[in-house]
Amino acid sequence: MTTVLVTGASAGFGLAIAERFLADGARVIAAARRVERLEALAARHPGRVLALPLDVTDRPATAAALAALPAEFAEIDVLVNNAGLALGLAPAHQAEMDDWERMIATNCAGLANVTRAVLPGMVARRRGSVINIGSIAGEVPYPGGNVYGATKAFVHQFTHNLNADLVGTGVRATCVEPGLVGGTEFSNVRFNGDDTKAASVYAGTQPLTAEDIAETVHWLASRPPHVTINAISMMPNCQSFGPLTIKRN
Ligand code: NDP
Ligand code: 8X3
Repeated sequence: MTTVLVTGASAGFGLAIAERFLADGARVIAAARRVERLEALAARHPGRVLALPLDVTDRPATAAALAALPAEFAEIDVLVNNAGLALGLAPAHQAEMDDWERMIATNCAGLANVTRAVLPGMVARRRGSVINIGSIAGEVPYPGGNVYGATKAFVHQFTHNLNADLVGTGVRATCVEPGLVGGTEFSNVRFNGDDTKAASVYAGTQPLTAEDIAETVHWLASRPPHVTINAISMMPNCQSFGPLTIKRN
């Protein structure tokens, strides 16, 4: 039975990813801070979900939790580094430093903490998929994307550098880079609980869904072992790239 660790499994993509693997008969370690949501998931799939309270920004706690997994969950085949967030959309000269610090701590340091704790076991078993959730924001700049986009550029490059280190080990890494995805808590978190502002992001669009992302992640994990897909960039059909900005006198 495949064992999958999903960070940020209490909402949005992470919950959909966990459900997708569970539908396929996998065992899932569902990790996040809001443990009651993880326990609800575990109750729906008795015996196949380990609800793991985890703040990925806490390095010692992350290392300890992953070192103490019960035997039936200890051999992780698929790590989905999904936990992450955007905070605010203010221009760089007005943004809150606390927001910047938290994005870097979660999206960069947190992702590295979990990866570093899981990789040795994968390499020793000579098998594993690490699937990192980046963003189109790591490829394309936009106003107010400043540190959030930069954290996702980190995720992109970290994924490629993982593959440089893991060549020939049987372990592979992929960065999934979505654009507009609706139906998650992402924009509510970004706008600090302002539901009206969050809803306006998706008004008049047909965004991707968390299930679209989950299907892609599941597909990646089920590629044959000789295949490494470095990155996937995906957007809804209603979204594309804009022109470069020129400020004229
Ligand atoms: P949600 O806000 O719906 O879910 C985010 C998840 O991350 C929650 O389960 C939350 O759980 C968890 N999380 C946040 N901080 C921590 C932490 N310190 N430790 C552990 N878990 C944490 O967002 P989405 O599902 O939309 O986003 C998931 C990922 O996809 C993020 O990395 C995001 O940047 C990325 N993304 C999102 C896009 C979108 O348009 N929605 C597009 C492209 C990328 P809890 O609060 O319980 O800890
Ligand atoms: C989430 C997509 O465009 O809000 O990463 O940055 S976007």
